[in-house]
Amino acid sequence: MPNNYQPDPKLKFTFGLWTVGNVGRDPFGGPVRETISPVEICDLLGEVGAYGVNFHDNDLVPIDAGQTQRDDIVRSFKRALKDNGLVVPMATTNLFGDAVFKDGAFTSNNAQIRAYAIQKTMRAMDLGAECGAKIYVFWGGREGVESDATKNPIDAIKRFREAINFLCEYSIEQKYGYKFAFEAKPNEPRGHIYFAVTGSYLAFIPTLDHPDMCGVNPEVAHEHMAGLNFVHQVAAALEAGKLFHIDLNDQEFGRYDQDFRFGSVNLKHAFFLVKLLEDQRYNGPRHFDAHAFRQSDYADVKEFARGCMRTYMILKEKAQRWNADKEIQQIVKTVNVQDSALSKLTAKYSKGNAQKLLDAPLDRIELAAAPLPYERLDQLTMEVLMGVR
Ligand code: GLT
Ligand code: MN
Ligand code: MN
Repeated sequence: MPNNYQPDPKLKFTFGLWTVGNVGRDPFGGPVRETISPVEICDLLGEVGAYGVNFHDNDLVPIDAGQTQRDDIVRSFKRALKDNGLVVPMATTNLFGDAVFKDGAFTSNNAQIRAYAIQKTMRAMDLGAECGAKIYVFWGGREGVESDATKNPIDAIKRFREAINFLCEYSIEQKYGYKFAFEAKPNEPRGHIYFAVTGSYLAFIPTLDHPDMCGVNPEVAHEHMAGLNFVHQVAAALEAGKLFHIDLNDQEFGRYDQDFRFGSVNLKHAFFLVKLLEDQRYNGPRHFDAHAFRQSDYADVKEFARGCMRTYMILKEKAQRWNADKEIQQIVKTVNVQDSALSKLTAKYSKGNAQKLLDAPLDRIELAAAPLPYERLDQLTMEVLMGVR
């Protein structure tokens, strides 16, 4: 049967309210699309076949809403979720938009602002849990500095840890069952943001009171802004059992945070990313944290959303093709030289193994002569991607 690349619910394709609801504001210009309500966003996502929707507290409930307004909004949102067959896998807190957070939230120099940030997050966790969220994302957009004269970077780490430890206990006590996922970004909107890359969080997590509850939410654009190979960052998270969520989009290297449609810039990176996630049977949500071009109207925003999911589905098929390609697999097999006797020696240290290894007749000149037809392998990969294989 020909694949029509329809979004597969098993792949859990999600969008944030802020993604398809993005009105195209940038630092140099105001909105170019009218604001659409959370209910209208659910209708849009239902129409394109998404699996779920995520939100910041204030994407759904305005920061100054009273209890009745909040409850009315939540009621109509939940109805819209049901009408469109959507779920809410992830929620998060807006700790960056309001003026109070101009110098950070959990890492602010002001103890009262730090307390307010924790209070706001507890309320946002209540809201997320009410809508069914099980993953809670922390993106520290304002947790940084323009000048290191303004904040002690060691204090910042300690303050951040204290906030997370507090919120872990809150989640446990409320029985929310949240998994926390930390999202790194090197800069923008701050000159320098703490925990600049995913690896920073992977190193931070073991220092927390509840490391098992905590993982990462890497975003393509953010690691590319840092000039890193995103696939390798995701591999590190997967290998550590810490990939709790992922923000898929695309990004030119060396630019501002572009949040482009998934796979629209670096097709080869996107291919290896999809291949990694699928080969490793990643089972969490695949969240498209991206938005349409500023030129698009809402009809085109739907094309943008369909495009993210469709590209993923197509790349998943390409990965299967790569895995099934006889010539490709033959090369992979040839370059992965096996030697069970030596592997047994190096698998675990013992005095005896060390001695045997020291005595092993390993000839570096002979070893260096083994062929590595990587040009051929890479070209075959490109031909799979270009659709001629
Ligand atoms: C903001 C940021 C994203 C984060 C969102 C979660 S908000 O759009 O640029 O990468 O994932 O707070
Ligand atoms: Mn981004
Ligand atoms: Mn993101």
